[in-house]
Amino acid sequence: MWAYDLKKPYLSWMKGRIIMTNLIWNREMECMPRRDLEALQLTRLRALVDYCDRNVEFYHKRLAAAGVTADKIKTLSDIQYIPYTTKSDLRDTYPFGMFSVPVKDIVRIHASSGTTGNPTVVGYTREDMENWSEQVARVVTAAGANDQSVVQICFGYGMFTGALGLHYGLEKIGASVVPTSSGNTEKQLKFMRDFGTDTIVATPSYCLYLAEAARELSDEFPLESYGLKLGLLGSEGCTPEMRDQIEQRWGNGFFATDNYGMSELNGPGLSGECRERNGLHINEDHFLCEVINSQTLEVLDRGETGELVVTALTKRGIPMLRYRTRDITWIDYDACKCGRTMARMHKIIGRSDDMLKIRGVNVFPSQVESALIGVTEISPHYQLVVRRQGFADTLEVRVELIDGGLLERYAELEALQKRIHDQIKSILGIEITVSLVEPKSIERFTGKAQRVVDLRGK
Ligand code: DLL
Repeated sequence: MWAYDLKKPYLSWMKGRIIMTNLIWNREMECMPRRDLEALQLTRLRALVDYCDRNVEFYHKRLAAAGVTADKIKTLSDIQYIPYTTKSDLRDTYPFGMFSVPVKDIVRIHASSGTTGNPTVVGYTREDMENWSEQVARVVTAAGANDQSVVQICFGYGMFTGALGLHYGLEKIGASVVPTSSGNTEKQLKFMRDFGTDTIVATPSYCLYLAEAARELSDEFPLESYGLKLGLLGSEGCTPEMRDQIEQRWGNGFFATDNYGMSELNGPGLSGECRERNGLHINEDHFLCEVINSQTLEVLDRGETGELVVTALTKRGIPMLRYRTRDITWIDYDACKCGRTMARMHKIIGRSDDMLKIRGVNVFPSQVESALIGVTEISPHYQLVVRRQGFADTLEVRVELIDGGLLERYAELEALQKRIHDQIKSILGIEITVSLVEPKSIERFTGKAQRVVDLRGK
């Protein structure tokens, strides 16, 4: 017992010091002059096109139909001649049709669940695994993790890429990884207290839920008994307002960062925020990004908002040429104070296929979230219910009260409802209804939260 007590303040002191001094994992690549970076991207792009042409029948046919060969790629903008790849292409070639090597050369297989049809299956060669760990190592270092960190991974281990992806990257930087997996909230909290966990890997919604659960136990274990300092949050959207809420709930200087990726592009590790938190640095030596108009498929100018399209320059097991992510963002190429030269993508605004079209107006759940977060009488748990009435779509925003007693105080309840209604309406510009529901009545998720219930067509 005495050894544990002595070690704790020493480790926290060390952690504080190292977090402030060593935040770039691979300075040579992450701070490379942009001209050199672009030259490297071009070399890698040409090698990738050649590789795809020779090793994947699917790409061979697509490239031939478009008249593209590696030597036709003279500049990075020649990427525009390569056809896009979509999730349906992966589904249609299920399970291994887009693999470039026999399964015996694949060392890991993951799949994304998907609610309908075949899952999308992805395979990694040994080299892919090394690149993936490197990408994650950079992202977690930029956020502030290091070899002194004790990191609890609350993503579900299994076919989902989140848990194992972060696991390998964190082990690579020498962190102490605690693979608790998802669920079992009380046990998660116990391990956090007992192991001195200072870093958590989770979805933002689960991180928030854990903070709530910790607060409920605070008579027995005050919030100060947790040493949580850093959140590596990802896999679902999180507005800056929601992030503030999460940080406030954990208190004690808890700092949350956002990281992004998708299984078709390895998993986590495509991009992540540094401590400046002004966009997610893209690992551009591995991922060549474009932003397109998802209707016309035109490539947009730098700084314009649209759908992110990614070419995975170094991925080989299942190569990805111009993969349409469906995620909406924009990319900032200006220098960042942290010293990295890698461009930053803005936090994901929404998915082009999750975007709700309500009476002709585009609505992203994140817009509603920003409107709700400043309201102190409600908790940050909400749900959007879309229905069809006659020919018109309706949107009900269900929000959870903090104080259930308000349901009895009609005038106050009505005033609050009106305030929230007006706030959301001013942002979306369409009529909505707001329902205030009892505390804890909206479902909590241990993985990705499902905020939209679409009852149209039901
Ligand atoms: O969610 C990979 C991942 C795991 C990223 C853990 C970060 C942390 P998929 O299950 O294939 O992979 O889901 C990919 O999730 O297209 C986005 O719509 C969404 N997504 C992932 N990260 C973020 C984020 C993983 N930081 C899909 N912000 C993507 C918003 C995100 N959405």
